Amino acid sequence: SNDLAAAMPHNANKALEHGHANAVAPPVGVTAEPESAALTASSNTEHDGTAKTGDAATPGSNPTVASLERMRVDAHGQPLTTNQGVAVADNQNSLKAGLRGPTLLEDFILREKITHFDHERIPERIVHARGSAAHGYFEAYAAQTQYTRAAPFSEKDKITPVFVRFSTVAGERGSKDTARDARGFAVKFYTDEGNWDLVGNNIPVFFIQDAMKFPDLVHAVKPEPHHGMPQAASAHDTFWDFVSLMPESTHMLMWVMSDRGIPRSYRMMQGFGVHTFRLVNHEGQAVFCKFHWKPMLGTHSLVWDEAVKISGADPDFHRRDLWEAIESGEFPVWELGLQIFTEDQAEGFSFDVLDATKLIPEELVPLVPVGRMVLNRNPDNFFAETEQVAFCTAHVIPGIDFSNDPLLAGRIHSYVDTQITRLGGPNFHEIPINSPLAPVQNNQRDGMHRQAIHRGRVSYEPNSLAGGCPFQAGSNGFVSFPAATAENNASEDKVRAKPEKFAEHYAQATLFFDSQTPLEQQHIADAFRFELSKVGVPAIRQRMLSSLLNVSQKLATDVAAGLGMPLPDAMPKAVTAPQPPEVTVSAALSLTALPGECGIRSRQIAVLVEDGVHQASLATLYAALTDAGAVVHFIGPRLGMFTGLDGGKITANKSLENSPSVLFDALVLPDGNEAVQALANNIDSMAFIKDAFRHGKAMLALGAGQELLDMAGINPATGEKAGIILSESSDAAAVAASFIKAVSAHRYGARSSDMPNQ
Ligand code: HDE
Repeated sequence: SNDLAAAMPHNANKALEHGHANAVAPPVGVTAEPESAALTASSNTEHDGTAKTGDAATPGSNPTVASLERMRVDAHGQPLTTNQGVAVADNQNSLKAGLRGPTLLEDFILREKITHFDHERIPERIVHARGSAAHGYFEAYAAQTQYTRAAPFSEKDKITPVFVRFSTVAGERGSKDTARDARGFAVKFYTDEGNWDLVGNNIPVFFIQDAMKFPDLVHAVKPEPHHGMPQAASAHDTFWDFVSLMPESTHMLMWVMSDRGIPRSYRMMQGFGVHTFRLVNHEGQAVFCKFHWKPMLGTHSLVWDEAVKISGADPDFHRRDLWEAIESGEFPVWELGLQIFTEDQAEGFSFDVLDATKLIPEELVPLVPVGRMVLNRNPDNFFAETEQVAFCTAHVIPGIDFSNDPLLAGRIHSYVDTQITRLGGPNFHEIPINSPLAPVQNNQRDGMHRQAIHRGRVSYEPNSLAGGCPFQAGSNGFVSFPAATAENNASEDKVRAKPEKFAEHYAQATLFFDSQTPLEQQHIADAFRFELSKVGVPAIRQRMLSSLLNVSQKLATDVAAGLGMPLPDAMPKAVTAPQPPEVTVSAALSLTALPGECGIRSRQIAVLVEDGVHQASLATLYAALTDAGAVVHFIGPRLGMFTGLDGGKITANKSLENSPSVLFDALVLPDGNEAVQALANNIDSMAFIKDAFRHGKAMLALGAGQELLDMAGINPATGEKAGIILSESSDAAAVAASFIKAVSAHRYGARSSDMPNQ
């Protein structure tokens, strides 16, 4: 049918959540069965039922649901109670001495409710406060037992449940998602040999080499302490003061100033373990290893102007994107790749693998794909799961071990320590989202909020009264790789110093810059210009320019021009004749290296509508786009029903007022003279079209819709290469395929400099 009134592009999985227009507050003291009781467990389609997860999973095959099941609370059909389980007759009024009299101290129901409310907040994370998470699983492609005895890699097709939290770093819990920042990528594997947390970022290097500098770095980037500004932004004096005095941060600065700092979606970014880790096999042999997550949707970013506008239009942009994709069954997938190398190989590298400001080019050590991770279930409760999850780099399992990276050493301490304040004591491992699937048996006892009820009188070892249990596992347990003497000369004194190769700070910053496309390089220069122009103290800008001169003359010149400053002398380098780098250009470092393999799945496509729109063509297009997995939104000057050319109805589920162009990946301009005239007279639709053009979005104009481009002052080159598809007629079927192809290219970046000619 051509009738798009019912083709509301909502998530079919959530059809039961459309609300009841006639719902009313229950009368005092009445415990009527609520209408929503119809939403019984069996009709609640919240949880996808694939063979691997959700309700349809074979019992035991995916314990992420089962392990949390005992804690899940569902009030359907149940009366309201106090925390003591006493049914509450009236939830509207406090207990008073007479209708107009004072409220009584005796009202334990009011007091319990308010007391609990008063204590509902916990401290936010000192960094990575703002995050979003999901459940899923990791599936091994093949056994990797030659390298590691770690449980997730022990056999082909093995499934290990995971919980993954993505985050920004600097902003507070309620800050915008699209800030320029690194993103956290923390994975908790609930393995059958205990929990393993791979707490990574979307950038493979870090600002500093030694944990000693972390509090300084964080103090510098957080809002300035006297006035608490700016929120979720590195564009201020203290950050650039610190990093301009720390040349080791230059490489990471290049990444954060690149498009990696403003991802399109959590689902479209890479993840990296950053540090060198060790894999240890059953024979106790070790290799070094770096962990890489590669998104199957490809790596895609926003453009800065878009990121700025999204932060106002939808500060929850990334949270919403992840949530909606999973709710609608578009489960994001990443492939895990390992860079495996030996200590001997590492000796020969021009950089030190213990230095977290350096990466290992894939040309030097290629990635071995070992498995894939699928995120397929949203949390039931944000606080219980996403907020209370505690990732700790100290959580490793047999087969995974540390290197002597001095940044990692500090982290092994910090993460456990910080949870003790954040989650209120040493028993945070008992919070359901943190508790391992592997059984926990030890002699640790008591502490705040203890959940386990330990039986017997023995809480020490050795003991005879409990038959020596729990007993040491010996070589079945975690055995630290005996590395200390292998990496250090045992005769060395204690020192506060760094290994020699740590002193080279620029080669990989240059490698990164030189590996970017010209457009990516331009974006890096633009980002430095933006950030440094927000810095008030000229000496800081100048110092940063002198450091950038050591990365690239071109970059420094571009940035200096934006700041209206002459180029200073280059900053003196700590090492003047470093070992030459093995790789000087690495294709893998450009975002274009991973375009993705999923076509237009889950892409958000805006279709402007008005009365008189050529509806039949939109119906054809709607079918083609949704068949290809895209999410189509009809956007009108207001919400609600519009009447098409042939009298059919079309419902706008978003409005030009509430959903500007920046929230979508592509734009369709409809045919229909009357509709086109109305849209042309609407300042919001003109702004929508200009922004879509400026931000390089794929566009399709059908028939009279082409006039809208003219009216917006756009006279572009058209065709697949330019990402703008024009159709003389309203024959959507003829152009659907080329539009889909254009959308799958994500963005036509060159257009941002090719402004509408108005
Ligand atoms: Fe973190 N980091 N970090 N970090 N980090 C925290 O732990 C810390 C570093 C990362 O979603 C904190 O639970 C130190 C590198 C992620 O819950 C804290 C150092 C990388 C998350 C902490 C670093 C990360 C954190 C704050 C330098 C990438 C969020 C709250 C020695 C490999 C995890 C918490 C989540 C969170 C300390 C550097 C990633 C304070 C001391 C490098 C993804 O413990």
